[in-house]
Amino acid sequence: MQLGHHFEEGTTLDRFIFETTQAHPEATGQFATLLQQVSLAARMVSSRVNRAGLAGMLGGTGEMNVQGEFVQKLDEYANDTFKKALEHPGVIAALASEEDAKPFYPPERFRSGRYVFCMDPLDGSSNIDVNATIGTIFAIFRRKSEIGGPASMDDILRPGKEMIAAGYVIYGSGTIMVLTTGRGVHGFTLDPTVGEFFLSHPDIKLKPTARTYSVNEGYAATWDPRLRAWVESKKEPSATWSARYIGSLVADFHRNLLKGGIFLYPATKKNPEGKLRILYEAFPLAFLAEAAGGAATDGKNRILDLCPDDLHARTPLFIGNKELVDEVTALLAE
Ligand code: AHM
Ligand code: MG
Repeated sequence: MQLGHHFEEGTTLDRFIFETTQAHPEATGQFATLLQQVSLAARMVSSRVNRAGLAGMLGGTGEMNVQGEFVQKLDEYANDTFKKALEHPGVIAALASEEDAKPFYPPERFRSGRYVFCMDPLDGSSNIDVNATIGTIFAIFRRKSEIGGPASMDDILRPGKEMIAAGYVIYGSGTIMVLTTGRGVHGFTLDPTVGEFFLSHPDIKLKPTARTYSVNEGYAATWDPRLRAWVESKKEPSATWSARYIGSLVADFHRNLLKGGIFLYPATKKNPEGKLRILYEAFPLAFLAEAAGGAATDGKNRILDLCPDDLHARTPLFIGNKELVDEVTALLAE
């Protein structure tokens, strides 16, 4: 299924989904419903994020998640909201979330779902309490197991290249949803006064060159020395590079997608496998990056060629403009 090419700015997300899926006579309508439910959950989370400071939604729940991180109230709200929105219409066979140790399989009456949904419901949690940008990241696969039967881990732990759609929602100064089905990356901005997403960024493409790097340099002492030298070279007086790092992957990625740049989260002493999770952080953003003409690797392999052996498996991540990702990957391969 390909999301459309010929829409003018201002098209609503609903119309966009309806018309692009209508063009596929074999479509059952489930994919359209799935995207509409993502949009609903995104609007609910957006509204809650905007009112968080007033609605007693800041701070932690007092619990720790499977990753050993403290769960924020908004993490929990976003996780529940996306799960409920996707379970009820019977469009998913399985759902994996950063917040849950195990996958969620809908009960029997909802098992007609054809899709597998993997998400980081609220990325950048450490930024919640300071009103900095956070977001939801998601990857969509077609189920492998028989429709109507129970799904299993085999439906979820698969190579990234089997993904059929991916996207993210940014809750920043405005709320934006960016989507792709592999060809064409489109951005929709939420108009909160009418509660609708409108096409604001049709056909996003990464520029061929860029001069921005995004990395947490606080860990530089424990990086691969070749990487340290590469980043150092960008600071020479003759260099014209900028550094930008928010600390929310989704926000750093979005800025680089629109303005150009490379985001790096290499292996560090604290996280020798890298910090970011393959299934619901690296995979969807790699799919979006490639669809926009960019690239993503783990320093050796294309991210979309990886196959996680665990729901929460991690990877180093180098993602953004192809020229820069190729340069860093070649350097680390030497
Ligand atoms: P989270 O999913 O718990 O929010 O953690 C992932 C976040 C990314 O958004 C961000 O790129 C990274 O952690 C920042 O890590 P660090 O603080 O080590 O730079
Ligand atoms: Mg995250």
